[in-house]
Amino acid sequence: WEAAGHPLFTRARIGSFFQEKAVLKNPFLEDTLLRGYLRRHLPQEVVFSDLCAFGERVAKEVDGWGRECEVNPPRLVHFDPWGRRVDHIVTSEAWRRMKDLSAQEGLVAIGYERSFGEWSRVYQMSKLYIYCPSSGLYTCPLAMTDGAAKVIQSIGVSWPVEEAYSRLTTRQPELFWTSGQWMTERQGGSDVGQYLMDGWMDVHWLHSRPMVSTVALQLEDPLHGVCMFSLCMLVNCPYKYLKIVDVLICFLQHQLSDEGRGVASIANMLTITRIHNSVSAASTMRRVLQLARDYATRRTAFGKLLKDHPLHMQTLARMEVETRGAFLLVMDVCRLLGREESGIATQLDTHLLRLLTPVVKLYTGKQAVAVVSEGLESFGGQGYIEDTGLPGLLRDAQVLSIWEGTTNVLSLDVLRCVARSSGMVLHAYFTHVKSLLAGASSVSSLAPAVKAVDGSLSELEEFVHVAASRGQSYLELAARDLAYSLARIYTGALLIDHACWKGASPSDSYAALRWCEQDLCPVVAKQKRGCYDSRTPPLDAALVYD
Ligand code: UCC
Ligand code: FAD
Repeated sequence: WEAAGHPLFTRARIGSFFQEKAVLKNPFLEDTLLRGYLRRHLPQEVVFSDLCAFGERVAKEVDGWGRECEVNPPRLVHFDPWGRRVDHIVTSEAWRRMKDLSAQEGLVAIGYERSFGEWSRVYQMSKLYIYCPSSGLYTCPLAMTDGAAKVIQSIGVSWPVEEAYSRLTTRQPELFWTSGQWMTERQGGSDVGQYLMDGWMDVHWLHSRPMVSTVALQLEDPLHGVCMFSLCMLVNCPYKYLKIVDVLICFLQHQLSDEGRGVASIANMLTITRIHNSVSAASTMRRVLQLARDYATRRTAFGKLLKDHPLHMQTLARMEVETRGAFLLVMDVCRLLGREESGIATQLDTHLLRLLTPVVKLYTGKQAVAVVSEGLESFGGQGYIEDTGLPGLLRDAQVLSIWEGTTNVLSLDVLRCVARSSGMVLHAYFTHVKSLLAGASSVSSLAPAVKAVDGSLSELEEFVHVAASRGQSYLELAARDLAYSLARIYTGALLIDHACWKGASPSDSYAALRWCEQDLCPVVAKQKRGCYDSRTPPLDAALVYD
């Protein structure tokens, strides 16, 4: 039967039909916005050729390793064949290759070599943005490694942490170490609890990936308050999905901060890891779109290719607008970080970086879940099939709004940083958005977008003015909507600004116009409906527990 040219399992109506799968192409060459952004700000040939070669490697080689990491998760082996307790983590070869690749490609190192001055972080994060969805989540330990290096750099690269610093930032695979970040509470939570660490510790899913903690930054409460320690792991740590396992961790521990100054001292790490989180969010959105638009050229439904159904294109275009907004917001925060690290940040830059770090993390984390979920749907039933690799994108997007501070916890961080700066961070925000809009005032095609952002900015200013006198509980209820408003307005201004650049395309303008059609300032709409009044919390609670 086969020899006669009839494939096995042929179904009568559809013949030998097999749906073609989506093909991952070079994610750098596929991304016009990334290339446009770099052409505008960092047009060096060496950067383009490195990112192009890396993109090729990601598509042809690394993406396969990422799948291998997924299908061969690490195992914890408690005993050797002779019954001795070993607690060894057995990882896949692909996971080990990710470590070597990360060092060789300078995925952490680029940020510290600073070969491109204030744009070095943009370069580093562009590379991570290409890599992330193919990394099997190796970007998680890389984020913490980067954060640990940053903390060490900020406290001074000297004994006892100078070796750690050089290993965290090296390009030599055999020397490269990765780091963890433990905020001590058993669940590793929002609220840094009061636990004293000793030789035994139940290491929950808290510790994100195996083999990562050669150095960790540890918050602990030894009677006098939280402080920061470096931690040298002498044995492997277990894997996040192994649930609770008791392991003996041996460590050399050095106190790095004054007592009671732990959170403040680790804040630099939080900034770095939250930026990585945001890069990951934008990158996963981009990846699902790259695959979805390729698939739309291969899948026929109702007599024509998906790409020829305008309603399907509308769906992908809406995802594209979200993704472009996320990208520009993330890269702008990377730009600010780069300026701070090269010593050229103005006070406005420093305020913006502090305010926008929680904002970009919380907003892009949420966007990623929505866009990636829609992205899965664009593959129809195949989007739900585990071994296509697509559901893994959604699973890994979901954690982005949880770890590194949940949406609400970060919204409250926004409030606190506004209060602690006596409003200076908001002043910087308003000033900068206005200056971005001013640059677009003569571009008539963007006028509706400029008007929308400008109007929302005025509403927001008015809200801030009124809300300041309304007390803490009012502000807390408004915190999430305030953070969303900050994100949407700022992103609108960035999209407009990018569309005004001389190398911009008509699609850049179209994306800006589309972004600005949404409610840019939800906090005002909700305020007008009385959502933050004192009568609301009991009604909310009654509704929830009805
Ligand atoms: O989840 C984790 C790792 C997952 C893997 C990471 C991968 C990332 C990307 C991967 C891509 C694939 S690690 C655990 C992360 N945990 C959190 O993020 C905790 C979330 N909770 C918070 O952020 C809370 O706001 C706390 C814990 C920081 C609140 O604690 P406190 O003690 O109430 O903090 P305070 O009172 O707000 O701040 C104490 C000091 C203040 O300084 P001083 O005293 O000088 O005024 C604050 O200004 O710390 C300063 N501070 C900050 N400074 C607090 N937060 C910050 C900040 N974000 N930036 C600068
Ligand atoms: P909770 O704080 O209990 O949050 C539960 C809910 O309550 C959330 O919706 C939250 O928004 C809400 N909420 C909490 N407080 C408030 C409030 N004040 N107002 C309004 N709403 C509130 N931690 C580490 O230290 N190191 C790690 O390496 C690490 N790795 C992790 C890996 C994974 C895969 C995961 C899932 C978590 C990891 N964590 C790690 C822990 C992670 O940082 C926390 O889970 C996260 O910060 C949320 O804290 P929580 O679990 O205590 O949730």
